[in-house]
Amino acid sequence: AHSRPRILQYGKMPLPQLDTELAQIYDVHLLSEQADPQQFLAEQGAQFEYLVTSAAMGVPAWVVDALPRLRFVSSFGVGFDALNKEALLRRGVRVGYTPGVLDDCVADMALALLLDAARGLSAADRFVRQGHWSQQRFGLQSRVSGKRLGILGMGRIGSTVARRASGFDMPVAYHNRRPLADSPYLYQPSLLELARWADFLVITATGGDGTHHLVNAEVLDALGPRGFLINVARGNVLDEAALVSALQEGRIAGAGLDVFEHEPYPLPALLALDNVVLAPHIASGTLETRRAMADLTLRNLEQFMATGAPVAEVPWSAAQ
Ligand code: 8YV
Repeated sequence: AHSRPRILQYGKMPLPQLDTELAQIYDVHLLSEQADPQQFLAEQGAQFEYLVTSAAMGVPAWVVDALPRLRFVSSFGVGFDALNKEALLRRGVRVGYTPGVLDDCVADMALALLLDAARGLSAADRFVRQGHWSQQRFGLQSRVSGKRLGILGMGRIGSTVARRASGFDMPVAYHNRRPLADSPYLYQPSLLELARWADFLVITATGGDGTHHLVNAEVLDALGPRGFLINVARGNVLDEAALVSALQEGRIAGAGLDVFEHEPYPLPALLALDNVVLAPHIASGTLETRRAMADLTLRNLEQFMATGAPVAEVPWSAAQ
């Protein structure tokens, strides 16, 4: 047991079983449970070569800087916008993450939010439960099948959404910084053009500085009063305050959001709107997918320790 590698775990994992498993395999120290994390790192930071965190928690520069022997970070999740790139690269710290295994469930959630927003499912459920059915008619909704689907960020998750859309006979177009070499889908060189074209705009873009507030008031106006906006990527790809105004003023028809600019606090105005569906960042949150993400988080650690390279390494150059 003495030879178990020491690991700093930044916080509790998005699959509780993984906390247990990590502690069985490694000598785990949970930073979030230290009475004074800063003091803990000042005293013991030099003992850690390995850090485990999640995409949502990330790792700030002050933690990286307090770990002078840090060699590897294993991050649970596909996003790497919350991992401090500058501090990690400067120090030559390698970073593993969990791409691929969550594409299906995140795409499923994008479709669920899209269908819910357009067909008013959550609002209809409230309507029935609140006993309105016998007194009122539920408003007419928007057709989904055959409508145009615009995808901002045609990567692994975006193309999984696009494949699902073919079952709804939806023409698909996308916007990336550059067109893909072998894509069957229509490329729109400008996001504004994509929004003008689309009935539904789904955000599946990488988060980070380069995509901050890409979807702003102008893009929402291009989407228009019959258009719907879905976000399963990162909250700050969308200007949330601009979305609130657009929803309040009927400048777009509705929205479905799994991610927010300041989680876990959606803008309060969103809670009062009936034409938006809200979810607490759960697109990857199925037992099956979180298990697969946990396995890859563990395998990345194991393989880095054995070979010096993880199974899946963060492609910093893909950051925008
Ligand atoms: C997870 C995510 O909910 O993978 C990501 O980038 O944001 C989500 O899959 C997150 O990693 C949990 O912390």
